[in-house]
Amino acid sequence: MTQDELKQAVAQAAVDILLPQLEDKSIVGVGTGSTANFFIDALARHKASFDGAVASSEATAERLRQHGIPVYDLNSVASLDFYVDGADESNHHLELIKGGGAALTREKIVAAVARTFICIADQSKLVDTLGAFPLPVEVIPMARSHVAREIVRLGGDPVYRQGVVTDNGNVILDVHNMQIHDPRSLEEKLNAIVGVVCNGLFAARPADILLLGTSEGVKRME
Ligand code: ABF
Repeated sequence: MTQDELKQAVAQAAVDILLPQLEDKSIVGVGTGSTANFFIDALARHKASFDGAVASSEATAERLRQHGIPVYDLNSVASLDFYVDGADESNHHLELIKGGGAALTREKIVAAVARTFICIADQSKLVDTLGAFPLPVEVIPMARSHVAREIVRLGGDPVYRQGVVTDNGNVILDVHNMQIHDPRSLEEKLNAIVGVVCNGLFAARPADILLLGTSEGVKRME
């Protein structure tokens, strides 16, 4: 199977989990990226079965609207049963690195609200130790150099993602060369740096279910 076929298979598997639980009033949290796009396309075939969605990025909101799925502001939603999104890496505890698509802050906010976070990914994303994928950190533009120096103190190698401005008007530093053995601790330390808006470690709030596309079929981990 190609990587896209693996992504399509996990996207469909996520829809299969959601469908029996969706009601007319249900609102679904939807993530960003190519795997999430496959999920949106699969979910759209059942748009009569739920009310609408909350999007983790402008790009996702646009794709949802193109399918005729109403997009709600998170502030107008009291609770979310499900959030479905991809990841850049997952370890076996379902702690994640996200943010390769620069949407990490909104993704973390939607994940915080959702009762169940279903992560969908192809098998290449499962790792023993997080960190081979550079860890994205969203930063207030004027704090970029300060934050970079603090990240160096933590042992990382920050690289400014040139030409990228997030949906929140901020910039991204990608932290290279970190073997992340204690994701919760690093997530806290990065959050404590003044000027950091959010970092791409999802360890304090990991995924609840990981659907992994493998050549032997979709593997469910939780
Ligand atoms: C989002 O999309 C991000 O957090 C992550 O960076 C990315 C994964 O993209 P893809 O599904 O295209 O591999 O979920």
